[in-house]
Amino acid sequence: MFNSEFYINNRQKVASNMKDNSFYFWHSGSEVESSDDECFAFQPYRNFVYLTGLRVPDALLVITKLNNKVSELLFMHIPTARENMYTGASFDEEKLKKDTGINDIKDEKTFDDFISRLMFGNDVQDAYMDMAKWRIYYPYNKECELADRLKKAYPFLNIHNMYSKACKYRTIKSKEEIEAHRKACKITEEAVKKMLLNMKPGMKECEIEAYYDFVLKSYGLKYPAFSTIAAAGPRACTLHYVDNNIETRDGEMILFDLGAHWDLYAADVSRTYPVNGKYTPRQKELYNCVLKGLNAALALSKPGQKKNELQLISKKVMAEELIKIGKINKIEEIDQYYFHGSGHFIGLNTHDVGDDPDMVLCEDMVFTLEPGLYFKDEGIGIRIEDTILITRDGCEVLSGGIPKDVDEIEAFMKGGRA
Ligand SMILES: [Mn+2]
Repeated sequence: MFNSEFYINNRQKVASNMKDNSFYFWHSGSEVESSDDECFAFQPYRNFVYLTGLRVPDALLVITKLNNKVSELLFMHIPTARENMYTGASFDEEKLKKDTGINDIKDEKTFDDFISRLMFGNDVQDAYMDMAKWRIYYPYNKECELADRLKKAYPFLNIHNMYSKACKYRTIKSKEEIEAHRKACKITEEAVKKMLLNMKPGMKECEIEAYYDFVLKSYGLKYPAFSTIAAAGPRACTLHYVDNNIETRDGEMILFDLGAHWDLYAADVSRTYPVNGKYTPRQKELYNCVLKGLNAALALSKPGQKKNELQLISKKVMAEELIKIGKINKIEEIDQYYFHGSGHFIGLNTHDVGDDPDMVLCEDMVFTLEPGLYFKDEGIGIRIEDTILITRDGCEVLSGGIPKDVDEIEAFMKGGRA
């Protein structure tokens, strides 16, 4: 986690937009059972992390503004002796205060009593929630649950959903957030290079992936930022292939879409490499169509540029290249080979918040560009994706150290071969 100043500053931004006599509520999320006596790896609610730095389940942050005085409270699950015995979980109030900059820390069991007293003793008219708008069939989250209870108990209360506004703050990255992205990209680079130097035809996709995982774990990362795609040969045409369990063959390419994270800030990178270290002339020809599409978008990535147009320029350039090599005759025909978006914001979430169709790029935004072409008819799928930081007058490709030019890739892979 970052220095507490970062979180204090973020909370101040949020509090400055609250009306007087109101409160704002966030929940860190709860663990989800995966099978008997096991839970999935816990994923904290990212706006909660942005405001506290904490990554624990069942914690609550409340900001109150009463008579124009802002107060911050943290409600924490306090482990029982038995929990401590099993998981080692402990509760260190002083450390929590220091890490978060929040001085008022309470047991989460007292939360209902706190809300009752808050409502009873003050003229609170407005409550702010941070209700992510998930799909209707997603499990009921704690924000919605509390909103429901509040509405029943205090029907006069105006409940505002601040999710979109709260997420806007996250689209411009601070210095420490940019450094975290940079580190995530560096780890990813080291991990991809490790795979490149070790992969050989005949290895299973996941066997190659294991070299990547090894590097991540050596940095203490138990999991990557998202499930790795390692898709060789025709499987690269399946956009979200994650089985990664088939043997690679000589002469095939393998498409990787992967990323490490640092302090939860993600890298998201795609590369398509020849398993045996050398592209065939046809693979090289098609690969360069995608690379030119990416480079055209990179050249335009700077403050003031409409983000959506980057997608169109990649597509146009790839179509022109496909016409040149005789794969298609008309620009529109590219739709059969290119059918996904070409990039997204990235941050605490790999697919981060903040995307809107009219978004204009600003300094310190971080996002990805990921053009691809998928030729089912030739059993070839290619995607090249970089994680990019917008700078004052252009962009910095944070993942630029991961080989992506054909010559560079072949020379690098040769280094690992006898
Ligand atoms: Mn990706």
